[in-house]
Amino acid sequence: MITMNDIIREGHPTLTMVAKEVPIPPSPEDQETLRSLLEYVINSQNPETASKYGLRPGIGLAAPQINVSKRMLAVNVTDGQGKLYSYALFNPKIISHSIEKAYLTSGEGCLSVDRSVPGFVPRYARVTVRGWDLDGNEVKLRLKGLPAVVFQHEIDHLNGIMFYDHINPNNPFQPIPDAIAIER
Ligand code: K3U
Ligand code: NI
Repeated sequence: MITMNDIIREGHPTLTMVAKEVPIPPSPEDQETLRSLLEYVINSQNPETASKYGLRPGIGLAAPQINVSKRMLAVNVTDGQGKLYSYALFNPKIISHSIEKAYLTSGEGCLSVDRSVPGFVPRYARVTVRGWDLDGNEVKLRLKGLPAVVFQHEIDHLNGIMFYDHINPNNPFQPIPDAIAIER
């Protein structure tokens, strides 16, 4: 199982690289890596398991964060209505997005960043993501709210982009015009 010792931190070159596409159907090794990413996010949200293994809670995790430069990610997050979005995807891609933006009023965090980086992170309010699940079946997801933000954060990791790369360095809390404010 993945623990915090497996998660690389900012400054590691893998976090700046564009990750490689995963061949579909996936190999058993790639399936095992993706399964372990989803296991981490689920385990990390269980207070007993998180405390036992010293896991920092996370709602998403991408393969480059465990120093595997391949296009895979896992998300386990509940939206504002209490609906669970639990997905492990190979080769996820945003195939369409809204013009409208959104941001988390509390900003974003990252398991690869051991500090608080305050500021608004502009994201698309709605995205459609296509990818392939653990069995190699095609999946298409229409997302908004927090799940949309988390997928964009994780897909950024596949492209070597960190959440703070999107924060205005001169004014981190500069209002984002016409954007939806997401409270959580
Ligand atoms: O935001 C976090 C959280 C954890 C438990 C409950 C509620 C929220 C922790 S930071 C996090 O989950 C990152 C994980 C990362 F970096 F590995 F991808 C994902 C994320 C956080 C905030 C916004 C978007 C994505
Ligand atoms: Ni992150």
